[in-house]
Amino acid sequence: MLRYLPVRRIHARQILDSRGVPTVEVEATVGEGIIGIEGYTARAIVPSGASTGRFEAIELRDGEKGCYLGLGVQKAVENVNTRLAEVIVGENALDQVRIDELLIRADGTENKASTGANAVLGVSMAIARAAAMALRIPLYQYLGGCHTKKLPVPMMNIMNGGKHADNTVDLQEFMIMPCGAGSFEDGIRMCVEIYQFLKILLREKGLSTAVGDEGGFAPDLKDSEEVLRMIVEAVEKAGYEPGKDIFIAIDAAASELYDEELGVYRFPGESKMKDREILRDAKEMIEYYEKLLEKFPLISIEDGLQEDDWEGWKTMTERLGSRIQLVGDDLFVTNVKRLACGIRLQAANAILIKVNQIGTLSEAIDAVKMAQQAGYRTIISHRSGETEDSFIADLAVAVGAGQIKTGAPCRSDRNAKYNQLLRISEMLAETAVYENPFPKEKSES
Ligand code: 2PG
Ligand code: MG
Repeated sequence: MLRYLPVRRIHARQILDSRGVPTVEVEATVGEGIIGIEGYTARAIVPSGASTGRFEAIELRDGEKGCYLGLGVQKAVENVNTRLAEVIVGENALDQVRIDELLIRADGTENKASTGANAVLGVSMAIARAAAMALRIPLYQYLGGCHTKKLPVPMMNIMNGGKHADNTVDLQEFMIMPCGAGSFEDGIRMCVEIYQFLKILLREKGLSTAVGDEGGFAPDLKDSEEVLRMIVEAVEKAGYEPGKDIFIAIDAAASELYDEELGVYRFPGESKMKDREILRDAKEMIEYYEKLLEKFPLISIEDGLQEDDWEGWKTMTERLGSRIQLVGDDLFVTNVKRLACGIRLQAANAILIKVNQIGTLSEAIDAVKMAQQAGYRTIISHRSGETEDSFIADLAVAVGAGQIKTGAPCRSDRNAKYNQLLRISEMLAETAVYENPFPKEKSES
């Protein structure tokens, strides 16, 4: 049995993400020189957010004026090639937990500000992938074990707004979830058909079919209700029943709307379209969601309130938590300390997991486990700045997350994940499990 698989080489370089912004790619070579085992080299690429939470691990940027607008990552690359490589080369690639602990220690700060979370994460992911290659098993199976079989229900972001687009839609993401599909493949097909019908609908109404950062359409619309009406129409045009086959999820990304001085949420797009200033306080935000919930087949709201408002989150969960999923993204930042606080207060009932919010695979998996033990649902998520790396698809299956959020079925950086899940689904064949994450809510509706 193979128990020791040494890391032989770690090498990072600067490449580009889906927005044309530099990011870190890490190559890890393992096993070379062990008798009977050839060397395996695997790559991993680090994603990057736009609506980043204030409590996320730090992404190191060069800040060099006149070079990639200061967004270069050469310092993070250098940190991988020197400080991190020094401690990791020679270590056992099969011991991911120790590898991640060594990385955390080498950085030495609470939020990975010293070497950069983008440096640390690249190493963490590349080593896991190289280890799986050397063992000749798929990544999802290496990370999840032999009992891994659950495919996630997609949360497909088909209308973009907020920081991810230059339109008048204030809430960041409007997603469809094929909860009533019989399999992952069916779910993907249903979403793609709806996406295409939405495009036809927009074109018919003379609206823009240009897309935002995550591949969803980004037309100028009056308010959230208009977006939701359009989505429901597209669902029906595609031949599906809203609230049975398809549910809708929103990411409000409320921290981005929050005006700290005034203590209210600003809706600049809606204000422009209606020619009067639209502001909502926390109480009004909750009432606003309640209203949307009555009118539309909404099943999930992410970051409905800003990242510091624990009290507001508690109230929102009391009011809406039994009816829908309330997801903490900026609130929890994949951090077990913040999640433990949320569980204690009963704030939110689900967590968004983004590996680069915390910086290592082991820490992200710890957050998933803590959430699952507490009965919180889990959603593995991409960032708005993505790449061809499909690591999170394998991760979603490995941890049995149940849901994945990875954009529209448009643009290769998003489809890379869906395509990998289609491959995994084929590998799992008849053992694959695809489940509606909201059976109770569904039967009540
Ligand atoms: C989010 C993400 C991904 P960003 O808010 O959930 O959709 O956006 O990566 O810009 O933080
Ligand atoms: Mg979010």
